[in-house]
Amino acid sequence: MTAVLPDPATVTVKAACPHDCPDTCAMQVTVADGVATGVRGDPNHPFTQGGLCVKLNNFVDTVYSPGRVLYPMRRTGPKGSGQFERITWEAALEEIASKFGAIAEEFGPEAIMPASYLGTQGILNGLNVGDPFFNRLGATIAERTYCDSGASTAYVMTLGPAAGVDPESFVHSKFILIWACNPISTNLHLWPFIAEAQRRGAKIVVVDPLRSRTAKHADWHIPIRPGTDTALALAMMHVIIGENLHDADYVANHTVGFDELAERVLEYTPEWAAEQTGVPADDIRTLAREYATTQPSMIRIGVAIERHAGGGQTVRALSCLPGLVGAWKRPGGGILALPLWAFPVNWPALLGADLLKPGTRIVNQFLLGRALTGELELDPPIKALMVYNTNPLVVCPEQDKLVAGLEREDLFTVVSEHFMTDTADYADIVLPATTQLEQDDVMFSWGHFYITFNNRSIEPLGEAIPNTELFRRLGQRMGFTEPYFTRTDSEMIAAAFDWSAPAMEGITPELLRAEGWARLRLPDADNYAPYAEGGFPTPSGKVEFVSAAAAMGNFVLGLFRQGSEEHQPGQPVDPLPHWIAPRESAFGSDSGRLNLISPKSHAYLNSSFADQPQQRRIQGEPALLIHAKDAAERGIADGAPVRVSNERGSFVVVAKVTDDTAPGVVAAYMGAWRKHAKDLATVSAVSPFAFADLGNAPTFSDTWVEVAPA
Ligand SMILES: Nc1nc2c(c(=O)[nH]1)N[C@H]1C(S)=C(S)[C@@H](COP(=O)(O)OP(=O)(O)OC[C@H]3O[C@@H](n4cnc5c(=O)[nH]c(N)nc54)[C@H](O)[C@@H]3O)O[C@H]1N2
Ligand SMILES: Nc1nc2c(c(=O)[nH]1)N[C@H]1C(S)=C(S)[C@@H](COP(=O)(O)OP(=O)(O)OC[C@H]3O[C@@H](n4cnc5c(=O)[nH]c(N)nc54)[C@H](O)[C@@H]3O)O[C@H]1N2
Ligand SMILES: [Mo]
Repeated sequence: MTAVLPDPATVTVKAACPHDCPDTCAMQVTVADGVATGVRGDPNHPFTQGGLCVKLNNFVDTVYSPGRVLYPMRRTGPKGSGQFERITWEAALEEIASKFGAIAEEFGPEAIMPASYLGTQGILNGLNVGDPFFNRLGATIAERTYCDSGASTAYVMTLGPAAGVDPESFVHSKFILIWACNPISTNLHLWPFIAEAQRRGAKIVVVDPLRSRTAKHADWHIPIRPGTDTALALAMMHVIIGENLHDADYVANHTVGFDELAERVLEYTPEWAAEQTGVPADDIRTLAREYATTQPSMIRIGVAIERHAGGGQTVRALSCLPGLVGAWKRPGGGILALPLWAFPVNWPALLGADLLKPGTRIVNQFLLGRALTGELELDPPIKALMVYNTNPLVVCPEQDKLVAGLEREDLFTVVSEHFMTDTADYADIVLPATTQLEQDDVMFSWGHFYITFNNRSIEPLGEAIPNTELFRRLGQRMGFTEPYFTRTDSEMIAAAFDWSAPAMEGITPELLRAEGWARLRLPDADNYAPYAEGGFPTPSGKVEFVSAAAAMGNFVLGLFRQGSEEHQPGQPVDPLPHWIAPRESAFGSDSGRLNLISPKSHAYLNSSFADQPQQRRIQGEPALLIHAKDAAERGIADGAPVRVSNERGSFVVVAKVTDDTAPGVVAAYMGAWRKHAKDLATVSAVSPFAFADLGNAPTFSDTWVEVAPA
């Protein structure tokens, strides 16, 4: 027998998971003879801790999947048929440039609209990669409030753009309140820190209509009616202040508006909140007392918290709680929302802010269906759509309208993709994009304090190109001469951060490339309590129970909408947290309807991976979770197909009869593809486009439906 020797051609490349997820894992890619053979989490990374997740473990299969789009293609069949022929890059660029040029000429450039998001979260290839191009063109600005825009507005109104707590400090928490968040599926690498706190005696409480994977590991699961969380948070404040459980010192020194808040929450009694939420009044009292008196206490909010009519006010109320009880005083206390504020990303340089023409029209991507069908009256109408880093047909509401819009023969649609998604099927031109293994990038995080570098590990497959290169080619083809359209990826990396910021001390592109990651220069988690002595980045420098920023009205942060400063609406918002009832609540109505929520799939990342065989096996067939009582009343058997419908549309999935959801609430995980569905529709067919109160957030958890055997 010959000894197995390490293959000298095998190398390990330091990379980063590209996905829109709080974990942003430091990844190591093994490459043999130019072929990627495996990925694993970096064992030395304090947050990744050597593990990836069920979505990424077989990432090389995804990269080398037979479904990859590898060449530019032109549509040959009817829109939506998915029939295409291969063309050259030259032909594709020529067609796009001439169509964009002609449309801009005839209708004005606002007739062209981009649609994009965080298909990759890389600073180079992600959120802003196309912005300089579309700004220079003068295209409609796409407002991208897919995720956390409402929560962020509310958080900033209360705490300012504060980095907040270090997730690693959760080990020091004595009471962890996980609210509308399912970390075991959606923030897996936070879980060990929570589990460690639990081992050390912390109580873990989950507030969620669904007994999620996370709720099953909690010490206490509080099933709440969807969209009623503000009532619970306000009643907690009622109890805390009424029973004198607040931290009088912290409140006096580091908050503003306590007297007004105290008066405001008088009306929000536990009995009143019990009516709204379905949570018994005594449980509300117990929760309030334990939260206030078990210090340091921590709140982890998920993005799902914002998805109802009053989602902004929910986050306003929740952001007030840690200040009220003085939780900020110790490591392990506070509220964790998006620590991305800690990263000195140089956004203006990335998005070409100087190219943006003031007054350019804005269209929110959740209204894409309406915008394309003309139901949203636009002058000029949208004549060209360019989609990259998003799969709107699966993730946007009013799916039927979007299909109708994308079917328009007079709409010119370009889609840059890895795979033939539902959206790509409707393209006139499909362009091949590289995956993370085929490109360089550098990552911020919205779930920890590390910058992660992604070194390219393999050559691009086929004729795929990074998004950066796509917009260089398009810009040059359109005759744009600004440096944005010639700068290299290395130059973009050099522009990506304010490298002289204190948090970046000693961190350089070279260091990142070599080490793979670096922690921002902040105190270590064991000593990280940045607001122990106040110092919030609000106008007052304090926690603002009465928010000064509310006077600005309902604003959308620049992260979600470029040129936000130009376009803020004026109507002031009530500066104190307050109750806004859900719009579509079946509770207490005789509608016969049920409340639908559409959380994240465990095995998919939004709609990514939902075409991969292994992930589909793990996720199982798309289903509707329904309580036995609701199922029996409708003659629905476990495993039988059901039609879920409302005035917006319908979809068919199998029923999963369970007591993981309470009577009155049904759940269908989002992400599965329309073309794999029983009836060419997914949960997005019934989702409303209506916004929440703040930040133009979606209201996916504020949706009622009829459910019947199909
Ligand atoms: N596996 C996996 N991980 C992901 C993603 C994915 O698609 N799959 N997506 C990534 C992205 S983009 C994001 S934004 C994050 C999101 O991460 P999370 O915020 O955790 O996302 P969700 O799973 O949508 O919702 C979390 C929980 O909130 C509950 N919920 C829904 N509505 C309400 C409500 O009104 N009140 C309360 N109290 N609870 C409610 C749901 O039942 C669910 O269990 O996850 C990221 N990570
Ligand atoms: N009902 C319901 N709807 C929701 C949600 C929900 O919980 N319920 N969640 C909302 C939230 S929080 C979010 S963040 C959005 C997510 O929605 P999206 O941001 O649209 O996420 P994905 O569905 O993963 O689509 C990303 C697409 O980008 C492609 N892509 C990845 N990398 C690249 C690249 O480098 N170049 C190019 N050109 N393409 C690339 C992927 O192949 C994929 O098809 O969905 C929102 N919609
Ligand atoms: Mo998201």
